[in-house]
Amino acid sequence: MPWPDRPEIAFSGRSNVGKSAMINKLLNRKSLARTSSSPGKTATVNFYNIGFCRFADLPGYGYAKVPRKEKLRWAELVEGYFASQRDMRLVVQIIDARRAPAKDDVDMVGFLHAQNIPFILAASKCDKLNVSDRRTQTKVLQDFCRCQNAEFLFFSSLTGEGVQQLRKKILSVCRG
Ligand SMILES: Nc1nc2c(ncn2[C@@H]2O[C@H](COP(=O)(O)OP(=O)(O)OP(=O)(O)O)[C@@H](O)[C@H]2O)c(=O)[nH]1
Ligand SMILES: [Mg+2]
Repeated sequence: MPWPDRPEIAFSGRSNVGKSAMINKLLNRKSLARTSSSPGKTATVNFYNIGFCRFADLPGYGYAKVPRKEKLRWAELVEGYFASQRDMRLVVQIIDARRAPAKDDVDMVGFLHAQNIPFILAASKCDKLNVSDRRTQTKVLQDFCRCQNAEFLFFSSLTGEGVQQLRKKILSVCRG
């Protein structure tokens, strides 16, 4: 793990939810972080130094087909990452905009709460929502965030929706 010499932003969520694609979009790069249509692509914590801060791309959780031993290894990696002394400014907790938060998302958010780690919820792949689904999902996510006392935004690595909003948030937590 790199020395914690600068503010850090971590990207967390289920496998295939679009964590690596989000990092590329935020940094305006095509394939800095490796993405894949098959879940389980990011199998370790990948760090990206971007001058004033560092991004950490976490392995995704919740993919049923990953062998149990591998799941445990990933869980240890992520727990080890959060347990280490880092200048953690924000976790971007990503969920698929088309779905309600799954049990493991709720558990992850509970963990962030319990550890007092600031987080924002990003609903990814929002380009896949039609107008009526978007209305429904807005309500679902608003309710979830109200309970968790968290902010949320829609994000799409395809259309760029949410990019400026998230960049602004990252800049503000890094300056703070
Ligand atoms: N339509 C659409 N597809 C997306 C978006 N973001 C990611 N994808 C696609 O979803 C798939 C998974 O994206 P990744 O960024 O690799 O997902 P990940 O969360 O890093 O996955 P793991 O590393 O396996 O945990 C890829 O095929 C991406 O092209 C998005 O905003 N819209
Ligand atoms: Mg990934």
